[in-house]
Amino acid sequence: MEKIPFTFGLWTVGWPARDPFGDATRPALDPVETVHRLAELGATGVTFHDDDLIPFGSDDAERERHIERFRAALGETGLIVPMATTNLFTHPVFKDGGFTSNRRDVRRYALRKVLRNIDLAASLGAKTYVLWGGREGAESDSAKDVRAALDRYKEGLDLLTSYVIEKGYDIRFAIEPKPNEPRGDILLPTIGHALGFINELEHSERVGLNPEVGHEQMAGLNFMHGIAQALWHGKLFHIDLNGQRGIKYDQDLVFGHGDLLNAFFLVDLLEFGGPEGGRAYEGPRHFDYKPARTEDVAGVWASAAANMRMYTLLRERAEAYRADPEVQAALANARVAELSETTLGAGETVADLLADKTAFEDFDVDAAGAEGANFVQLTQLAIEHLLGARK
Ligand SMILES: [Mn+2]
Repeated sequence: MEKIPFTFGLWTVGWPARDPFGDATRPALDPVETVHRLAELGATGVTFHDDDLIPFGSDDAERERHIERFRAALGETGLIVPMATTNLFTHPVFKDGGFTSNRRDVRRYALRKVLRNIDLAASLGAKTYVLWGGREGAESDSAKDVRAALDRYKEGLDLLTSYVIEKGYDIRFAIEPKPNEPRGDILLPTIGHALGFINELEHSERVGLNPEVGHEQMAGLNFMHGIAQALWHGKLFHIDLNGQRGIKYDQDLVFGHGDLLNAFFLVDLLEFGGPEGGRAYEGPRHFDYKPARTEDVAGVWASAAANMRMYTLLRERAEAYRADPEVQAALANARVAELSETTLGAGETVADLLADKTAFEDFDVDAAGAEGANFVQLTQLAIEHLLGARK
């Protein structure tokens, strides 16, 4: 198998593990060291928020110095920057959001901050620009005119897409939905909400999704189903892999350390769910996780390696699952391929359907209703492959 394009955000391994209840448990990492360590571990790319690379408030000379050091590290290691994004959440100025703050001056400042980092992203060769609107939301329903906020969100996206088109940048935008945290309720909370919003945009072809495992699972949703729908719309522009255990705070666990079975079927979809059983997704397998606060720096790198190892193992298990004759028989028994047949025949009309007595008058609904669907065996076989009980 060829090398899988694994990528990590600077903010993931670089998280010093400060949480709402406790101080940092680890020192800050130098982005240059992170680039070298990720390359040694086998990653192919690195991603960043502007403020991960260039501390907020740096003057122009400092900014250039940070960028040049980073660029040199990329040159030394061969790591690429396939994606970049903007921090519109840490500084208190963004406490009510960036693109949808009630304050117009803050919205204008947010757009300037994004535009500046898009120029940097383009110069580093990034093809995807992620927008996670973590502060675009509210706690008090009467404090936020949601329809006006969506107007401003659209205005921001329309401006950014026009900008990259005008500049000739080969960049697409990817919205990252999340239901809550840090805001009580965040706008565009799920894959479905974001897909609906994208349809209203001026250059909707330039805007897709960056779904994150944990964010959909925080809303109680099936992540693999969400990804399948994003693929169906042609909108899976990027993906954030991590782990989450149920509806609670955003855990950002190692990939597979949450809902392992859903992670298995996700990898199966991404790697073998395309046409002819090939890949359905060609982009970076990007990890957006947080090394647990209990770990030291050695534990940080061990957890980074664990993400890649987990994905690789799941791909091996999915390949074996697909190749297992018993699984193939179970798939046939469950009529899975039959769903790909059109419900009406070629050239068949509604009139033909109405005239077809076998479709209704003579259809034995009781017999069809009594027949088992044979779905559970598919889950059992998947778990047996996951447990190494089948080869
Ligand atoms: Mn998360």
